Amino acid sequence: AAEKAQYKERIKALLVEKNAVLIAHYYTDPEIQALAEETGGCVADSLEMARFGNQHPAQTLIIAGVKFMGETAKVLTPEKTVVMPTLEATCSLDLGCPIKEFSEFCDQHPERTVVVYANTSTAVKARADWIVTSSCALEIVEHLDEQGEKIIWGPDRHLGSYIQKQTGADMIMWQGACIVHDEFKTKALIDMKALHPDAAVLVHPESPAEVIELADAVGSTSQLIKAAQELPNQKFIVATDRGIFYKMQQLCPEKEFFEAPTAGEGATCRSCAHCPWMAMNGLQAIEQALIDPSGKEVFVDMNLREGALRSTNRMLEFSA
Ligand code: CIZ
Ligand code: SF4
Repeated sequence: AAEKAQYKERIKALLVEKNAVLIAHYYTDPEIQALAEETGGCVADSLEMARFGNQHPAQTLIIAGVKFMGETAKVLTPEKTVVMPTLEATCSLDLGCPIKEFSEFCDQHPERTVVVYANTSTAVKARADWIVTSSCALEIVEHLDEQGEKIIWGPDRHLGSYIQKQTGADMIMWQGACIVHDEFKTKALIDMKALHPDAAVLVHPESPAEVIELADAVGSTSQLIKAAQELPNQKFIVATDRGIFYKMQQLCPEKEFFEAPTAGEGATCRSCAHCPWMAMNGLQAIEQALIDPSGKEVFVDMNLREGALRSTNRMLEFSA
């Protein structure tokens, strides 16, 4: 604990010295989220992280999250230095949607509007017409459907199916998945509900359809945090990354939160309710990135930037 306190003090001093701000995702470890709050940075979902970095005056953005979040920041503010505790923090959705194959898929359906989740590379974003995050995906697809547009959706198939069911839009899907949310288990969740009949079930729509069906509230991280505050229940079973408990507990200190069940006892699940890439954003890595950002700075291809900026700005303007 003493060691952690020392890291925190050094990071605070370095942030000031380097004119940098720490921007953390809800899925990072609690101490990282607390540090971002204490130092005037932010803790948010990917949409709000993008907005915050875009508007904040600091010259350097330290993005504690995963690579696509760093790339989005660089696309929006190429004049800023964007640094990540480690560039190895990626995402199974991004990895599972390589530009060459995705672009070929899109080419086979030229009449369709390409809508991609923010959890993708700059190249995939440049190929897309629209970017969405889970907090605005439903509204954007609804809007496109009303305009009579047919959609290519990528890369998360669970979120895509959920949105298709909700909106009735004509969508064809790329078959990606989040390794964290894909692990939530239906049968074990039913058992857990029986154990806590008064608990409300909160589910992120990257989870499998049968898990979503058991939910009292379905939504993005920020929407689930809001549901925890607004629902009258005192207990919640939560199917998303456990990093989110930091914020839920902070805003609802009198309520109780339980992790939704994953693969079960004895199972070897490397991503049980916590993203291994989000977990790479430790205090030591943040300090190192501030001391020597070489090899940790995010760059994007300036030829791709323009296209990615166009599709990202559409989202930001739509959900402003
Ligand atoms: O699962 C993720 O990586 C999420 C929820 C990203 C986001 O939109 O904040
Ligand atoms: Fe990607 Fe899932 Fe990790 Fe989010 S939680 S960064 S979607 S692997």
